[in-house]
Amino acid sequence: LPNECPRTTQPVLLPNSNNFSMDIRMPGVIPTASESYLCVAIKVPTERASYIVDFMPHASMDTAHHMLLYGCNSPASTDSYWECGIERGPCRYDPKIIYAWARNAPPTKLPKDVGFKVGGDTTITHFVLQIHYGDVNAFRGEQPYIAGIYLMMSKNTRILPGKRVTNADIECTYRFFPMYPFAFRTHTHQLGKVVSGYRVRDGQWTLIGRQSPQLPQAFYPAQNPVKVAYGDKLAARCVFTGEGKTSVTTIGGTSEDEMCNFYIMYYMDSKHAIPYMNCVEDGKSDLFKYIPNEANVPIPV
Ligand code: IYT
Ligand code: CU
Ligand code: CU
Repeated sequence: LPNECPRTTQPVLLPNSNNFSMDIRMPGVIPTASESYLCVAIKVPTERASYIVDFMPHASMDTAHHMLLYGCNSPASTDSYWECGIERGPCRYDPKIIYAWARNAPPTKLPKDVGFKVGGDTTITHFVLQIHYGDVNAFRGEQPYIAGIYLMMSKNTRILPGKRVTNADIECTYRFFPMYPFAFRTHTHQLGKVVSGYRVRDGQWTLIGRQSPQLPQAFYPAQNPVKVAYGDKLAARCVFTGEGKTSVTTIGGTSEDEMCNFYIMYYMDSKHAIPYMNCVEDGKSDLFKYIPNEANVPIPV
């Protein structure tokens, strides 16, 4: 794809060696029509006779139909790249094919001690790479969807020593373009038993994810495929226990402190995507009195 292609093609010369490799690429080209042929020319980097002993095709079957490498004395154009279908070929005259890649075909390997001669007394002073692009839909310029992270965190939780259950509730009203959660992650320190996150719409709670923060704190697949739209609420609860503690635990950075985080990984239409959002509001009891009971059930580890 064009964004992985540097705009220059430089020979990679190994010091004190006659061996080198060349990286020949399309210079940031995006074909606009399907079935187009595009060419790019690169000078053979030495006047001396050189021998090509190996090729490594760097092409994807998703975008390229075939790819040919020609040797020329005079490329058909001096532009950085050009259309080289039927009207204008790769070379002004006498193109010589030296390599071909086509999808579904195995890459050509030259036998040991065999090389194509270029430079020197040959007429080949330039390489021309011709790519026949197939379906250009694989080249959509913009990424259609953008991923993002919605972080829900509690700031004010106080876990009293010896108290069996303390809930940390977080709640925000969503006021942006729609987002589609596809994964979630929970985070607490030692005292967290279960963390759950929901979309709340018209009084109905739909689980996005529920997990024990004592299990590996990875992103897990979202438990329901929900759309979060303008006006929906996002609500999360962390259940902690103060059992075995002798002092109050608050939110903070050390392992003696606690945290209550519910992360939602989502995607949004790239036209109006927001890649990071935070929610740090305390949950209100008139909402959380309706939270599904599963959110209060510790997950055994
Ligand atoms: C106080 C708190 O809950 N800290 C969390 C969430 C957090 C993450 C990021 C807060 C801020 C951030 O910029 I990124 I401000 C926290 O520190 N969580 C840890 C890591 O920092 C990511 C975690 O493992 O979730
Ligand atoms: Cu082709
Ligand atoms: Cu933490």
